Amino acid sequence: AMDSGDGLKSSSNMVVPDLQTFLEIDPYIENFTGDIKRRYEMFSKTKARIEAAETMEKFSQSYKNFGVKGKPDGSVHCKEWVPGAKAVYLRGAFNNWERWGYSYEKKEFGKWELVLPPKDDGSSMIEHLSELMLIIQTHDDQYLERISPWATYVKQFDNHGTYKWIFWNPPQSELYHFKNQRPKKPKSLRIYEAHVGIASSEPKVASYKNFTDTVLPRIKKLGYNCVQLMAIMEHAYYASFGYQVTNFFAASSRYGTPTELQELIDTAHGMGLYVLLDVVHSHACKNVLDGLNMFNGTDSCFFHSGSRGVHSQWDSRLFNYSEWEVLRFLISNLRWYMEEYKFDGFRFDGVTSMIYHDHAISRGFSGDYHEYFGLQMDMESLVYLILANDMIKTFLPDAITIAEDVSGMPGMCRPVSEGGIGFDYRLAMAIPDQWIKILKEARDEDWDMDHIFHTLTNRRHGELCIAYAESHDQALVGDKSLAFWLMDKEMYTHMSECTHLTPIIDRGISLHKMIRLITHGLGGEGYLNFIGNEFGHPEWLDFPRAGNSSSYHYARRQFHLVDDNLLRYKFLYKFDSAMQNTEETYGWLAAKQAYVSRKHNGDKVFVFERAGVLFLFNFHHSQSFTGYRVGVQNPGKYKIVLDSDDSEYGGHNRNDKSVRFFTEEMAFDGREHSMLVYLPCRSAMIMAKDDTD
Ligand SMILES: *[C@@H]1O[C@H](CO)[C@@H](O)[C@H](O)[C@H]1NC(C)=O
Ligand SMILES: *[C@@H]1O[C@H](CO)[C@@H](O)[C@H](O)[C@H]1NC(C)=O
Ligand SMILES: *[C@@H]1O[C@H](CO)[C@@H](O)[C@H](O)[C@H]1NC(C)=O
Ligand SMILES: CC(=O)N[C@H]1CO[C@H](CO)[C@@H](O)[C@@H]1O
Repeated sequence: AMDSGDGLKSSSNMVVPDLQTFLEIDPYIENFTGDIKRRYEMFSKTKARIEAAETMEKFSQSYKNFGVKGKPDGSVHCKEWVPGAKAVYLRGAFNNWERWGYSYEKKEFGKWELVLPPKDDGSSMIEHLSELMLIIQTHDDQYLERISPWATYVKQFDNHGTYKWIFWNPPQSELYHFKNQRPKKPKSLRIYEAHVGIASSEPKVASYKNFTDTVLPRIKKLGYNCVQLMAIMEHAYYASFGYQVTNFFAASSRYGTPTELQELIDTAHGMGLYVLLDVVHSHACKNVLDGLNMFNGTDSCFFHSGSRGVHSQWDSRLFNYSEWEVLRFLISNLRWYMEEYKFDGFRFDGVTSMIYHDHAISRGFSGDYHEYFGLQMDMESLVYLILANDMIKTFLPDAITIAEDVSGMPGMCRPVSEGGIGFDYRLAMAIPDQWIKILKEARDEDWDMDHIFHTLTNRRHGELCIAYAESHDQALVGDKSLAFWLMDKEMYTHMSECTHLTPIIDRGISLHKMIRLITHGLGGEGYLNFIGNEFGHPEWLDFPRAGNSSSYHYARRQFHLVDDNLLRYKFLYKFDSAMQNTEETYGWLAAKQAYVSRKHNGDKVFVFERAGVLFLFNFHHSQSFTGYRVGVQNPGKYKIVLDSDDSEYGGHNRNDKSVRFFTEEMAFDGREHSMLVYLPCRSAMIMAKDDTD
């Protein structure tokens, strides 16, 4: 097999996707099928070149021979891609940092290789956990000190300075052995978005171990079936929230060792939780000494040279996805996390920035289809995303991939074979924006039910969405959590049950639950919560940095608040748990879009049905309705299965849960039957058929 991109002459057969389903779902793409076919053909050709030159199976597992790899026989195999170099050397503690001791051998296509034989006693010349460094001699005789792009472990010492490359090659006896199978793919995806470092109450960086022992059980108990981990890929700057990645193959050493992350994921699997990685392939940190920037001395190599290689807003580097070795690096990176750590899928960060040449910096999308096709599209990025999804699904058919795409590009979440980009879900990013806007700008009596309805249901038919009321984005400094928007004036003084329930806290607790439930029921086919917000986490997130005296005060999650039985946070927590578990029972996320039978702006009432259960909301701040008629499709006897007004959840218990509701043969609001209900103000309920006699 050839080790290069110049393998295959372009194939003469035109490959086309099966566009029929896509066209049925969305006839508007008719005028743009040329673009769709063109990118599909580019993908097919790239894939065919990879198959012909190395096979995707091997290409995607290049992490097995690139970097510095300890072999069972004690030898160490080293391989790098350093285009244009005059010479490449390996040095480290193992050779007393001598500069020219170990020189790589030059191969074709910018590749360099070196084999270190085992020592006489069969052990490795390089000790596990010892420090390494690459020296790259450029054509003009500069000597660059670099970390291998394939380094699997890097560490900062004494909390300052650049990260160092550490050889990770534990003895057999210390390898982690996975005990649990991957869980079954959830039909209804309920995601707990988490950050290991902030996942304790203490002002410090929390550990993988701590997450495994204390946070995973919470997530399981709450009723989520998926954990999405942010900030795993090593990022030298903690305050970047994991989005300025420096070392793509290294799981962050801040929280512990690779073994401890493996244990975390295995433990989650044992609890039946899927684990997704927030993967950042849209850009890279511009660090040189401990990052990927200027790897071979010029600004190209992994990235586009010149201005195309810089994201002006993020001040970071942009990958050159048409470069064969970049594809190898990124595709292998995904496979690495699937194989080495057993992640079950990915949330792809920054997809919108990738796919438009202008990165959609400070502009919106109107929905005009011309915005999604034509010359402003970055075809190479699109092809990379298709290739990535195709590889992921080939090797792990049940993997889940989620696109962070704000633009709503058609086909983002359709299968590759149908002309789509191949993601399973996209994030419904308009929903959290709407809630913040409403809470910032509107008086309760001015909440516009039509507008809320529109935002919660305005999504592409045939493409799945993850709905959320707030994610990590809304928590960042400058913004604040929904609970804080609702109650910040009194959260430090009136969350204790020893104080009387004030109107502000009462409203906040009520709306916090209602906003989550309507988002959950109506906004998508999956649901996401950011760690801590399930119990109304106060304040915002701010990582230690020079600007705030390196304080961890806002870089933690105050779980003690929910564990304190005297505080009202427990109500929100219990409601969130009941909401997840009710979904588990009825499965509305996996069901067809809801039928909204009523959205009444005067009454501030919302009624919809999904998966055979009836959702009822009364957003009115003061008006409760007795004998209120609501439409239902299926006749019979109904009971309340979730009530936000239950005193368990800090409500006023205005509904009698023993009451049964009987439908009448009276069509109403577009439904074949109807019944009379009581709708207390500022509360929400779910009703389901009661099949007992
Ligand atoms: C995890 O962190 C919490 C809070 O900081 C602490 O009380 C607990 O002992 C830690 N547990 C482990 C296993 O590190
Ligand atoms: C670095 O690699 C690029 C190819 O990506 C090449 O054009 C450039 O000349 C190399 N730089 C040096 C200093 O050799
Ligand atoms: C991207 O990589 C390709 C393939 O190596 C190269 O031809 C092209 O010049 C690079 N583009 C930029 C902008 O650096
Ligand atoms: C604890 C601390 O110093 N927090 C500060 C972090 O920075 C923000 C913004 O500069 C300040 O508002 C905080 O008080």
